[in-house]
Amino acid sequence: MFKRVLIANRGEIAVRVIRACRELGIETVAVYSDADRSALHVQYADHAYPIGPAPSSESYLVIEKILDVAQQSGADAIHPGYGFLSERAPFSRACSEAGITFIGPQPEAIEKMGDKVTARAIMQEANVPVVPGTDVLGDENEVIAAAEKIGFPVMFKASAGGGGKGMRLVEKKEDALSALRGVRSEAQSSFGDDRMYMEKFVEKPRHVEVQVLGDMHGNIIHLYERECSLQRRHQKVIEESPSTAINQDVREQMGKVAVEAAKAVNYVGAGTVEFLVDAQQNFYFLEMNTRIQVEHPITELVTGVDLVKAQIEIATGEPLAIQQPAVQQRGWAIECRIYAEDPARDFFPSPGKIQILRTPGGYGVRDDSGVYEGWEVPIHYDPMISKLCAYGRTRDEAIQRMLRALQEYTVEGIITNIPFHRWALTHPRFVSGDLDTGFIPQEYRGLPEEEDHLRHEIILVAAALAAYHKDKELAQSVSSPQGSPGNVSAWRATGWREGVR
Ligand code: MV4
Repeated sequence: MFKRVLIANRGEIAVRVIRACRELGIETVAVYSDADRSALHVQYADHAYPIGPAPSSESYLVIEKILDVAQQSGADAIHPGYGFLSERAPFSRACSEAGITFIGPQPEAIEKMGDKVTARAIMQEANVPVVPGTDVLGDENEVIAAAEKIGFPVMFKASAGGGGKGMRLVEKKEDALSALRGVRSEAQSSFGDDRMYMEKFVEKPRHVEVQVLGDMHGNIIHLYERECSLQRRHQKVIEESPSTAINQDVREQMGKVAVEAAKAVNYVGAGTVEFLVDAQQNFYFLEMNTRIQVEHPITELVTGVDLVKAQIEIATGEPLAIQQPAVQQRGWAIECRIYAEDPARDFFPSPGKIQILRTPGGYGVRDDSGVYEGWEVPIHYDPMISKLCAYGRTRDEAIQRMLRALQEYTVEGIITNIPFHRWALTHPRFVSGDLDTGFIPQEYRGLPEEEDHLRHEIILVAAALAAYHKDKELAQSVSSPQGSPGNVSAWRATGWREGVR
């Protein structure tokens, strides 16, 4: 086992990794920028080293600085967390060359999955379903022909992109070439790589991803799925596990396919295989994230597997402690990302000093936080201050528990998106599981004007749940696959509508 691990990250994920290390008896080394001198992760670690100015380009992203601290502090491994250097193959390589274990996949796997055209080709070779599309686009005449063959609408995507960066939807032939030129030059300036490919556009897709773990002995398992369709501008806001998008058959199939995807690159470590799911539950490989993800706790809650501990054990060369038949999904978990941003002002960041902080607790509640009362949230980084998770035996129980936890959550001094979560969790479409990636743009028209009915939300959600469950019987008799308008009227009867606010 490692003696000392450096955590090349900040905020809640740095704290999360420190906790796993402590349970394993490993000493921890934090690094911090000028803006993070008194940050929570610095206080929790056994040792802490400054790495420069607040901008991450001059601190958390500087490979040499991180490696210097690793050498100085006598760390034998580095955990990169998510973001920052976590998916930089050169960093993984530089660690090995310095004789320090990178707690993550091999650089080759990071590279292959980081290049989306390469990843698509590897997946096709491995019989993993991908969205109908092309290889790297060449001549403009071929582009139009290929688009017509695939059928509009299509999406142009940058091979070096991912996570929503460098992509463009095109509805008709006339718009194709100017869109392609535009997104190509964006890709060139953002990634220094303008290779593009094309995919058929999947309408109203859901984003469902599968957690995988691979060890150095060729064992790869999956830990079922997370539903991440509730996003705003490609930023996830609420995630849950299991997903309401897929049935048990598709779930098992998707898990097997995710394992095949990971096997195709001899994957070692924790990874996530993202799929787009259409209304018929067809699923297509989208990309693979070669890191621990923000939303990993909901998988931990439903499977009982400590994913960060597993990452560390894998990096020491230990075989996986759990085999596929022992992995079971039990109960339901939901995560709300708590951001320091103002839902009334287009989610504009709201950094500042946290004057009062009371965080929720109790049965089935987990709050992975990176902040504390009296601390000033810096403007320089992602505004996420904590991840609030609720676990229940059923989805209904998890929703009600989350609403209870959100009610307990008190933050003063900065504005947070907690009221947004309370709105979303009481929305009939959320309650009935009728989500797709268009949910927020379609449904969110600002918060209810008065806090008043937020106080009644437990009753509101109970009414919506009752209506939904009644609907389900109804739905079976008419075989409607998704939430029906019936629960909306029941909802309205409880007073949640224009004018009754
Ligand atoms: C798509 C798509 C529809 N069809 N690809 C957005 C993030 C990036 N990982 C891929 N994305 C999408 N790719 C095809 N062929 C729709 C999206 C998409 C999306 C995907 C997942 C979650 C939220 C999304 C929001 C808008 C668009």
